[in-house]
Formats: sequence, C-alpha cells, structure tokens
Amino acid sequence: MLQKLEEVKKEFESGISSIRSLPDMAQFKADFLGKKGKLNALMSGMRDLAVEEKKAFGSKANEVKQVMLAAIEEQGRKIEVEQINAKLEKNRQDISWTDKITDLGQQAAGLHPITKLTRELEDIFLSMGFDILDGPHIEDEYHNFEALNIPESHPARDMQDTFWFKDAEHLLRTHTSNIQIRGMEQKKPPFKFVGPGKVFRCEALDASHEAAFHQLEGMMVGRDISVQHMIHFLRTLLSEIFKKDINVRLRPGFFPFVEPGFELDYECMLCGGKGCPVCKQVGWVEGLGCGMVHPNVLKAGGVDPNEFNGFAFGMGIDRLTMMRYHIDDVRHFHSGNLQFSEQFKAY
Ligand code: FA5
Repeated sequence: MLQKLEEVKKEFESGISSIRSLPDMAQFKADFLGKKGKLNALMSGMRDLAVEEKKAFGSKANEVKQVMLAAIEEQGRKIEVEQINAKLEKNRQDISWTDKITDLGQQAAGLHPITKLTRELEDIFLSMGFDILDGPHIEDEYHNFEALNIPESHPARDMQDTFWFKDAEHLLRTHTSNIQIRGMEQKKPPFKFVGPGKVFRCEALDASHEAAFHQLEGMMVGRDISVQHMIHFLRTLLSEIFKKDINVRLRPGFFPFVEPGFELDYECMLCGGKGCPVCKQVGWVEGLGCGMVHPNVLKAGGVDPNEFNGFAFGMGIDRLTMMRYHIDDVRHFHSGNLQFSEQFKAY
C-alpha cells in the first residue's frame, strides 16, 4: 500500500507543473483528492490492513494529502500571476506619451502647467549647481515650526492657518521651509539646494489664494554670504525664469526663520501693473519670501552659525505659472477642467 501511495505521489508531482489553467487545475485536484480520486481509492483499501499498518498508512496518506494541497495552491497562484501578466501585457499602454494618439484612439494627456514650470525651475537650479531635495507633505510640528524658530504659542504660527491631524503633533506642511531643516540634517556646509512641492493652508480662496498650492524652497549656506548676494541671485533667477528683465521690489518682511527678512514682489504681468483681481488692483504680486537664515535655524539643522551663514527663500510657483501663461485665476489649476489644461500642451 505504501508503495502505491508513493507511486500516486510521484504521478501527482510529475503532472502538476504542466497544468496551465485554473479549470485544468480543478480537474487535476479532483483526480487526486476528490471523493473518487486516487488518494481516496487507496484509503478505502485501508480496511484490510492490521491496526498498526492502518495507523502508519493513515498518517503517511495524510502527509501526502497536505503536500498535494500546498502544491495545488502554489501552482494555482502561479497560474493566476501568469494570467494577470498576460493580461497586462496585452493591454499595455505607454502613459508617458504626451503628444500622440494612444492605441485606444484617445487623445493623450499633456503635463499640467505647474508641473511644466516646476521642471523648468529644476533645470535652472541644476544648471546653477543646486541639489534638488524633497520633503514630506505630512510633517511633524518640529520640522514645520519649532526648528524654524517658531516655538509653540508664537503668534507667527497663526500667520499660516494650519490643517492639523488629530494627534495634534502632525500637520499638512504649511510651507516648503520644512525642507530647509530636512536638507540641513542631511548635508555638511557649504551647500545649496532647492525643494519644490505642494503646501496646504486653511485659507479663504480668491484669484491668487489657493488652499493647496506650490512653493519652491531654496537655501544656500556657506561663508560670508550677504544680503547683496541674495538680491543679485534672486534677480538673476527671475530673469532666467521670464527670459527678460522684470520689475521687482523688495520690502521688509517678517519670518521668524530669517533675519533680516524680505518679501519680493514682481510687477503683475496679467495687467502690466495697471491693477487687476490677481494683484488686488495694486499692480504688484507677492512672489516670494526670503532672508538671511536665522542662527537658531542653522543650529537646529546642525550647522555652526559662527562659521557659516546663508540665505533662504520660498517662492510661490502657482503665481509664477499664472504670470508665465497669463492665467487669471489660481483656482483654474485644480479645477480638473480639461479644456483648461489642454491649452498648455503646445507650450
Ligand atoms: C512662506 O511660506 C515662507 N516659508 C517663505 C520663506 C522661505 C521666507 C524662506 C523666508 C525664507 P509666504 O507665506 O509669504 O512665506 O509664502 C511664500 C509665497 O507663496 C508667497 O509669496 C506667494 O507667492 C505664495 N503663496 C502664499 N500663500 C498662497 C496661497 N494661498 N495661494 C497661492 N500662493 C500663495
């Protein structure tokens, strides 16, 4: 009997790997483990065995049954994966195509104008030797506020209305300045990097204010860096972006993580400075915040403020994109309106 059991096991093992479909597998399983299957046929012969032999055979037969069940399950899984892969291969679509008609005859998508401008900005910064860093959207209170010299109960926390998580320790980052701290934690000075990304504020919306918008943070740390370096750098940057000299003005601005701090406005390119809803009729658009990095912030990032200094800036990408493509309302960006986004394919 044991000899026969061994033979059935061998037959099973040589047959299973050639099964290629789930219905065939069900039939194969029934042939060996079903009521009228080969294993049961052997078991029914147990009646004629002596008690000791019955026991030994029963336990061996059960062992073989378990091995068969495991092998059936594994082969079944393999067949499923093969079938899924075959399906994926058959329905393959190259979603990186942006300017062609797809196999299904659908018009392919274009890049969102904010993505386009962000990539352009990254190229400009890479050409200037900056590294590109990333930072988390869900941030802890330390990296968004505390390490940036904004302690708890500091009024500056209210300048940016925050979406907090229930644990009261995590939040949706209110600015990309968290990347300053995360970058310093990774790097040894001197260094220069930028970090673009989405930020979130619980704000009243209008033509130039969104609740989810985009910023690009920049930081340059080294020796003997001055405000003049920063201003020259930012002017050069803006003329690179707009491919022409543009009118800018620098105002004192308060941000606890820089000292001195400034806000840079550029002339509104939607109305040519005459006044419109985007610039709130003043002819200037708030473009970015900047300043010399506060010594407390350098310390929090592990940089010795007695040896190094530098500047940082946080630029609004949505508004830059509006100027670049003459978009008259920031709310178009998240409208999901294809007629809006399709206009930018050609650019
Ligand atoms: C900040 O967020 C600072 N973290 C910037 C900074 C970085 C200052 C480093 C100093 C050093 P502010 O809240 O002003 O600053 O935002 C920066 C820019 O983001 C603004 O100039 C504006 O262009 C853009 N911005 C701000 N709020 C919105 C909004 N609700 N919708 C669209 N763009 C916005």
